[in-house]
Amino acid sequence: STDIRSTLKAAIPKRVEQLQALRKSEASLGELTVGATIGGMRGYKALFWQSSQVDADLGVTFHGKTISDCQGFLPKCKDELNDPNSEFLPESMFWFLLTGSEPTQQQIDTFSAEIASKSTLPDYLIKVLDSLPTTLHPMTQLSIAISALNNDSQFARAYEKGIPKSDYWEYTLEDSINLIAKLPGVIGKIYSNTYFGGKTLGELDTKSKDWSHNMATVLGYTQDSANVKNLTAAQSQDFINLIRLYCALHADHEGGNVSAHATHLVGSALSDAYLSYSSGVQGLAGPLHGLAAQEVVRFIVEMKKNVTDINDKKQIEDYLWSLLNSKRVIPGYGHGVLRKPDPRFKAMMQFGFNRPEEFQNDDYFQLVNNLSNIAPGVLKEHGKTKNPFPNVDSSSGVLFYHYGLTELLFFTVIFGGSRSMGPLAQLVWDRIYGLPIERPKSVTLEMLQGLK
Ligand code: CMX
Repeated sequence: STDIRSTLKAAIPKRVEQLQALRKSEASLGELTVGATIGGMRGYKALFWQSSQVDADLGVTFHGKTISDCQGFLPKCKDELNDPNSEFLPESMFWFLLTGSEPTQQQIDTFSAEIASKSTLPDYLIKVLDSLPTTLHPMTQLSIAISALNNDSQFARAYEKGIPKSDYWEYTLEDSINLIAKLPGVIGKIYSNTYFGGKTLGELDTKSKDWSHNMATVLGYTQDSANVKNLTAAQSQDFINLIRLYCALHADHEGGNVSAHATHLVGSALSDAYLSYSSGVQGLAGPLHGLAAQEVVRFIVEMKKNVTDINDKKQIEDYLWSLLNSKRVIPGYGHGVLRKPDPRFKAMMQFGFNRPEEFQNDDYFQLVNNLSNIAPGVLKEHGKTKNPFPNVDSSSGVLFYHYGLTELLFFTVIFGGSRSMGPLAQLVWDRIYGLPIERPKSVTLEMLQGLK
């Protein structure tokens, strides 16, 4: 069985030849307009992104495969093959995004073990994290940690020595794997420093546990009864599966979203994987993008305080109108590209529906569900948003909340763990293809006026 490096290597010649054939193509991808240029470039097909695509109606596909396809064929944890509740692994998704081919169970077992073996944090990074004020937003801490890891960048080191352009991708791949491997430890450290006075909540298993298992453990979701979350072993196991599903589904969402685009843009200057992805994380920290995950839970908790019956449609509608009338957005609704309910939203809700014993009496979960039937009507009547349906951030936060991850500011950090996978897979391909620095032309107000 081949490993991730040789599987990728085998995929390179054909793809490079296909891209090469297009390099000088003058086929048009559409017109640029003044309105769209000052309107967030909506609709511009101006980016090349290989591994995923978002259709306005169908949502995301990964190399043409839907979420449920991926749930069917991507490998799970080797110890849980007969457990129907066990979700496929984010490392399987990374493999698939990167190589475009379906990994075997054995390949993922080996890759997962490699990631675990590289998960220990270097001492300097622990010092950096320990020196940060606990009042610093966890997303800022995450981007600082990822930037600091550039201390270990194999690409940056090799570039300084001088390497041929054709070798860039191999160093970028090593940096990407190392970065992904360190994220559970980084995320656990930020969590413990920010909310538990630096107390170790669980130990990384550098030998046999998968990436999500390790992330859950360092967040305190250990399988022993003495865990800080006071959960049963079965609930901790649910949480591991929640991390697996959440992180696999959030790994990539084509190239134009802020976190993916920022990573790609910064990477185009040949900044290494750490610097590139830390910019992606900074973009993810914006409330219109990844931070919406925290805003949704804040909003749901607040709404629950304001309605006496979570099944009363009128009360929910009134609450939504009060938000809209005070010129606030409904968090978790709308999307730059999608025009239907986000299939990731549905997959995350399904996680809750599959566990009625946990969720049928969870008012927040039920409120999110009720809201998904009520808010679209209100937003349509309001008439502004082009997509009145729930996006992915609508559902994920309340699931975390249910299992005792109640620190709202932290949700986007887990998103930041997940989103590394797609943009870093693309960054490796950017290097394989030798794509140039991104440098679009800008225009001034006077130039635009002159076009009228
Ligand atoms: N509630 C109220 N108004 C909304 C709205 C919402 N959920 N979504 C869009 N609108 C408004 C916009 O503010 C805009 O109003 P103005 O013309 O006054 O500026 C108008 O509808 C048109 O916007 P749009 O073209 O439909 O949406 P955009 O592509 O500009 O923005 C998004 C998309 C996601 C930023 C926006 O829908 C939004 O702010 N949603 C709430 C925040 C959110 O859930 N973000 C998470 C997105 C997923 C992710 O990236 O993680």
